[in-house]
Amino acid sequence: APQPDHLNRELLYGLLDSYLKNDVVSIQESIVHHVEFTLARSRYKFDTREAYFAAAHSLRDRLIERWNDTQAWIKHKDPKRVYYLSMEFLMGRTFLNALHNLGVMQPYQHALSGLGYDMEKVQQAERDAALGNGGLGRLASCFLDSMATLNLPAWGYGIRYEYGMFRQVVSEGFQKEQPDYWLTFGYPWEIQRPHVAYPVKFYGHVSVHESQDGRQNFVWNAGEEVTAVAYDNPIPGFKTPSTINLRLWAAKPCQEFDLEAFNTGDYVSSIIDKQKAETITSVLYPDDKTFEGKELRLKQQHFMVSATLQDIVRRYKEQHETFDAFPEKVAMQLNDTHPTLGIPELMRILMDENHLGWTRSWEITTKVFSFTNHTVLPEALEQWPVSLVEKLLPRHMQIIYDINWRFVQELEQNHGISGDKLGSMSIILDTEYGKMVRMAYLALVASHTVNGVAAIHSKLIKETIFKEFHDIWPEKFQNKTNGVTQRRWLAQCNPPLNRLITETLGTEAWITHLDLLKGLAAHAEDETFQQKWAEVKVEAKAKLASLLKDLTGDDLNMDAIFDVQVKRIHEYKRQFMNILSVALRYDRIKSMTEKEKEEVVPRVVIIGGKAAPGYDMAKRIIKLISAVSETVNNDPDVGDLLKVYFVPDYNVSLAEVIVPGSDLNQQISTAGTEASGTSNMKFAMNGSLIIGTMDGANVEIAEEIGEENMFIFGVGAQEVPALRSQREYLQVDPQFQHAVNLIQNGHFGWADYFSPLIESITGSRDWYLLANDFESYLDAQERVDQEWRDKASWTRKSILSTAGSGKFSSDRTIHEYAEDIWGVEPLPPTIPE
Ligand code: BZD
Repeated sequence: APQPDHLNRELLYGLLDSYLKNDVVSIQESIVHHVEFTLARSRYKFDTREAYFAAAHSLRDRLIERWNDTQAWIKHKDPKRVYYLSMEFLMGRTFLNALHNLGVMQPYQHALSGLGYDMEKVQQAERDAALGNGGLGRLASCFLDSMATLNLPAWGYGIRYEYGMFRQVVSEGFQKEQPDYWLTFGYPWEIQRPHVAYPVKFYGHVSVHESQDGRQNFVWNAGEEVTAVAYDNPIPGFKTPSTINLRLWAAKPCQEFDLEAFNTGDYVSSIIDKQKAETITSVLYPDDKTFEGKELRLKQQHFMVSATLQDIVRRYKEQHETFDAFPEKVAMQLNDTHPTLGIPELMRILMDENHLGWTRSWEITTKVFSFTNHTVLPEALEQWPVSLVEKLLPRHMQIIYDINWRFVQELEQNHGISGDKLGSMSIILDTEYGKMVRMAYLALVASHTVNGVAAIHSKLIKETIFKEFHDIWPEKFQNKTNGVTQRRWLAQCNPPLNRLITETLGTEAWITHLDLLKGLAAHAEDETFQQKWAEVKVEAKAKLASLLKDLTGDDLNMDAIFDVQVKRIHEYKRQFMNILSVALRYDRIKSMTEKEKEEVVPRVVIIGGKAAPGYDMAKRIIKLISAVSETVNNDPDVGDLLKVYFVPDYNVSLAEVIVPGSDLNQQISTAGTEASGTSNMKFAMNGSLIIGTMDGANVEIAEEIGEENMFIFGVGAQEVPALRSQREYLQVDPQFQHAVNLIQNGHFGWADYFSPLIESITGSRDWYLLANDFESYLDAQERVDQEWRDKASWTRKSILSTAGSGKFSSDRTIHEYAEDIWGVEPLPPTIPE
């Protein structure tokens, strides 16, 4: 095959023409072909799941065509590339997204229905790829979609976990975790690359050799070696042939290493020993907020970055003789501190394997890395014991010590810092349990830029967790407010709204230029438009109602407010406050006369989310929600004025139904705790009104949509520290006390089991200030009910929510990263005249 360097422009242009045809008959031929020859089933007899796999393979062929052309084109042009390093990618399903982005939805729909299959059902046969916990992992997936759509020469790198996020089963109100072996029937969207494989080393020791020119050479003699094998996942852009790559690594036993072991002893146990290599990529850690210093997790982190850096350096060296141009050709974004070991790993590769010397290596390293922080909660910050890093990665520990030593020198000499302050900024922290490596500090020292994920959060990291670093390096700090992809989170998941928006704006350009949504504001007062908007919402609500009917057997009251809080269960997100207010609402309805009940605005409260398996409080919160649900839903006095549901196993695919179907969504974290939030953006796009605090991206959403079109409540982030120190003197709101009493007195059963929850919000223990914000929360809920009574007004606000959500496209976010941090430019895969 001709090398890309030798391809002429005309030939490349020809390659970008598509070879596989997308008319209905060609698609049917390709589906049937895959039924026979990929699945080895009969074309006369295949079920819906087989139809899905065959259609997926036929679509995969079309993705590969574009993927190959895009990669050849990028290689030919050799621009600066950006690499997004993340331990998590929460992709969800791929089929619908690929159909939509490739612009082949209609012909596939016709092709399938011609063969006797319903697209909706076929699509449902796909399992979610759930290689992430929540916001951070889903953000990475939205970013890939935007990078492809914006024609950026970008790659994603991560781990191909065999078990993704656990399946949550709720049995008698208790969360049970079940393994998610998502690869059972094969995953048609990946391409295994057995030849793209690298050795990854662990343990052992470092020896020093004097070279002829008198320099010291460090050699790492590893104690264990495993092979990282690449699995490529094509990521198609929307309305562009550009198809980028998400490369996920799987651990395999390595062939060459330690062959001796086979000859000396038991052959079978040697094989079994080797197989243990695969455990490195077997399971995703399901904890999203508390740091646990598990050795396997550290192994995963090193495994991912080591394979990734070897791959990046190999690709660079294919086209360059020296490392001089490395910073002009490579940008690497660290998704939180999880891939921070990439820093000492690049130093090691440059110094020990390419003999570049410290100064030159450091100069290069500090020009290529940038890092994103996603939380200010101290318990989430990574701190690895030096003893563990030393054991697992002895050479990296030396390098980290060297980085720190030079950093401390710089602090003393250039910034006049000494004494305690030196210790407080040191990458190595001395504790009573021994020395720790503060990964965020390591990332900060080596990165040219650090960013927060919403304006308020970026401000907070400068004032709190990274204050001393901001004092010396203010220019390193940036904000990049999160965004979500409107392809998945509006265009695909809400077809009726997609059609109405496109019809109203007279263009579908909003699918790549979300700012255009502001054109909807002109129609917000228009009664016929409001009517159409309301009808679209009813359609989406019906889909959500049917999902709940399948889950519970209940028919929902379609006149009720569908009030949704879906996200990981955490004390700071205050699902507890939500359910306390539901308990109170229930109690109020119970004491009403039939006449009074006529005035009640009906509600369906929907809560969903997973608790980290070891997070006891979060698990109790789930049980409490279930207990309230049980009591309320079975009380004939309440009827359909109030229903409460805990939706088990909340995931990307469920979100695609729940978000469009909601009227109201709750974003009620204690101000200053939620870095950004991204579901708030998805809900706003879909015309769901926000009840929320001035936290995370809610602040900027309020700027765009208007506070008057949201239900804002609670104290601001600036007030939180003072309020926390005064908690024990707080005059508790009587309604709060009443709600607490209901639970404490066993109104919903399980009083003893709930007592730790009650204690956690009592007096000086109430860290997340539920008692403080409760009155204001109830007041906001009252405004919600009032607003609902005025249908036109509610609908107007709903339209303005969508109209004001244009800023929150991940296209905008990625454009900012590309310009302000990475210095990469779009490379449209077409040849200009
Ligand atoms: O990141 C979340 C924040 O809590 C959100 O406010 C923010 O919107 C998103 C995206 O920036 N953080 C996470 O989701 N964090 C994790 O999932 C995580 C996973 C492993 C280890 C630590 C944290």
